[in-house]
Amino acid sequence: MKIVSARVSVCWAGRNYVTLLVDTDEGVQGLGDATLNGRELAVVAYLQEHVCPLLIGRDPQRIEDTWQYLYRGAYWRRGPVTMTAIGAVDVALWDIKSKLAGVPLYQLLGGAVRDSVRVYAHAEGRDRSELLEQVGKLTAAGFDAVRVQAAVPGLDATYGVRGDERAESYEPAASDYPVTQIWDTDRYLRAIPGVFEAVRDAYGGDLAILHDVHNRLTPLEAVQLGRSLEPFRPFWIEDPTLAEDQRSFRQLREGTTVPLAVGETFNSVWDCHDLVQGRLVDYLRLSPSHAGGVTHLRKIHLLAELHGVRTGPHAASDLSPVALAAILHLDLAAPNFGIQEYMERPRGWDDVFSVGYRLEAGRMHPGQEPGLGVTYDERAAERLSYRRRYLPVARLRDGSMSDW
Ligand code: EZ4
Ligand code: CO
Repeated sequence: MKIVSARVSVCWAGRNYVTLLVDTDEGVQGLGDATLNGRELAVVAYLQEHVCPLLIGRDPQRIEDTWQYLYRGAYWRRGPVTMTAIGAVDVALWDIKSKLAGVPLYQLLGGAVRDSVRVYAHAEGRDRSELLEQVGKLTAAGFDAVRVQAAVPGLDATYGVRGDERAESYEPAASDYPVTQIWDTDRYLRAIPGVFEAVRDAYGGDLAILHDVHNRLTPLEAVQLGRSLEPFRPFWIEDPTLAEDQRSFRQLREGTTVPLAVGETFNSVWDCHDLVQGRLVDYLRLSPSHAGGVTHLRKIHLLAELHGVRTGPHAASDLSPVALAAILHLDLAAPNFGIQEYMERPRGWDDVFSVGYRLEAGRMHPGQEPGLGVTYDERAAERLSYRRRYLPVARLRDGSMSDW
């Protein structure tokens, strides 16, 4: 069997998505997600110019060898662009292999170890009452795990809070340049314990409460945050410090007992093996889209399993339905799965993607269709052309740049 075509489709389906389509001489097609939010066309060029030509004529069933060929053979390795491109190829080949086998992908990963995948939804508010109302809507819909993000009083935009275009991380602003948010750590640290207290008081002990700090704190500030939240028993605190400064996690571990999640920007086992082996984090958030596909992410998850670290994969809405499907197959089959991120899909997904996965009362299932269970309407996508968009940037009050 041979790959006869490998092409990239970019479309605006509520936001930009990059999809890799791999066709074989036996008519089976595989899909991969190659979306790198805010830097989409870098991956498109990497795929079109350097990777797709190498795929033509290869046996699509040789997944591991193709991964090794693209990773070890390139010499220039790792990094988000490279690993997103390799990830898209890898996911497409797993899609093909499981379609050939006539089974949903999770069957090739050892089969289901659970009946369904627990997901957490996003709640946010411009003020306390809006946040509580949103949490209430989600719990009424059956979610028992919610990520809470609340506007920080005195700041006109806060990470993760919609409604203010300048704070929008999900549907980036339509301006030609990134919008700028002002960040103030002290105000944030003062505000957030009250947010947790209010949610815990209103919704009780059973609700899993998650929170994303988005890399904004120093290790010492993160310890202060962790201690201030301990009484409210967070499910996890995500990215409290810069993910690339791994020494921080030892200090965090020594200073606070809040569970820690990290990894959505990691793209290789080398970004996290010290954290895993040292048991310095509780949940890994890497995705197949940005960490080299199912093949590489599975190895990372197996390493984590050996060291008692669980998974909590990234699946914000900048990851396409192809990515979400791949993640759900992994979640269903991973013994050390913890929880899965879920966001409402942007308007426009349905115009191009059809999915076999299901959501019911806070639980998801990848479905029983062979492969990933996702189809892509290339024709419809052609009419929805790419729009240049940037994620926001953040500055401190004195005008200097902050981490976003
Ligand atoms: O900002 O996916 O946990 N979720 C997140 C996301 C990220 C985006 C970046 O592309 O942090 O909202
Ligand atoms: Co995050």
